[in-house]
Amino acid sequence: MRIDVVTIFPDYLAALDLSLVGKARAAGILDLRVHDLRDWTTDRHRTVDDTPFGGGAGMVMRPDVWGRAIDDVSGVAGAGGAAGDPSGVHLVVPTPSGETFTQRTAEALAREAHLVVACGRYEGIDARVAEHYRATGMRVSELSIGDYVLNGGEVAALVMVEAVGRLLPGVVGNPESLVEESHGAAGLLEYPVYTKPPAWGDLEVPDVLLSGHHARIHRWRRDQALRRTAARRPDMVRALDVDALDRHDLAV
Ligand code: 6GU
Repeated sequence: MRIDVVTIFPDYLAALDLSLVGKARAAGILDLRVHDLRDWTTDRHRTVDDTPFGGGAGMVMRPDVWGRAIDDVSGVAGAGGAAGDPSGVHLVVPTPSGETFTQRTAEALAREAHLVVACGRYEGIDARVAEHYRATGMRVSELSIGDYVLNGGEVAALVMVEAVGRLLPGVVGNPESLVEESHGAAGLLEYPVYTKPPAWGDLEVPDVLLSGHHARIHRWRRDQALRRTAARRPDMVRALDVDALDRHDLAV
C-alpha cells in the first residue's frame, strides 16, 4: 500500500519511522511518503492560508495550494500528458467535523491501494477541495478520530496510519492478535490480561487462568469482556447483535 501524507509540519509524522509501521515500511509492505504542503506554494512567503470569506476567527487553508499538492501526490496531475485515474486514490481529510474513524474504517482503508492524507491546520481546508476531488471520481473521506478538538490533522493522521498500517498483511506477526482484539468482530472490549508473577504483593492472578481448563478460561474471559463492556461502553452493548450472544452470555 502507498500512503502520501501532506502537512505543513512533516516533522510531526517522524514517529512513523518507529515500531510496527517503521518495520512495515522497511519490509516494503507500506510505501509511506510525507510531504511539506509549502512545496506547492508559489509566493515568496510560502502562504498556505487566508482569511475566511463571510468573516469569523482564524484562517482557512487555500484550495489552490492544496489542489496542486493533491494532484501531484495522487498522480492525477495532467502536466506533461498522462493523467492518472482518480478512482485509484482515496483522499482522507482528518477533521473534527468528519465522520467518526473506527476499526471498521481502518479495515476499509486497509483494502485500498493508495491513500492521500491531507492534514489541515487553522480552521480547516477550503470546502471546495473535498468537493472538487469527489467530482473527479476520487473517493474522499472526511474523518474525525473522536469528539475533542486538536490543533490540526497531524496527530489524527498518525492515529489513522497506525490503525491502517497494522492491518496490512504481514505487518502484525501473529494474525490471531488481529482477530481477538477490542473492537474486533465480537463487538466487545478485550478481557483483562495477566502474566507472571502469579502473586504480586497481595494481588493474585484469578485462579481460573492457572487451572489449565480451557473451556472454563474461555467462559471466564467472555464474562469479563461482557462485564467490562457493560460498565465502560453501554453504547457498545446496545449495538450488540443479540443472535451473536450465547445462552451463557445472557445469564451473566
Ligand atoms: Cl481528524 N482533526 C482535528 N483537528 N481535531 C480532531 C480530529 C481531527 N479528530 C478529533 N479531533
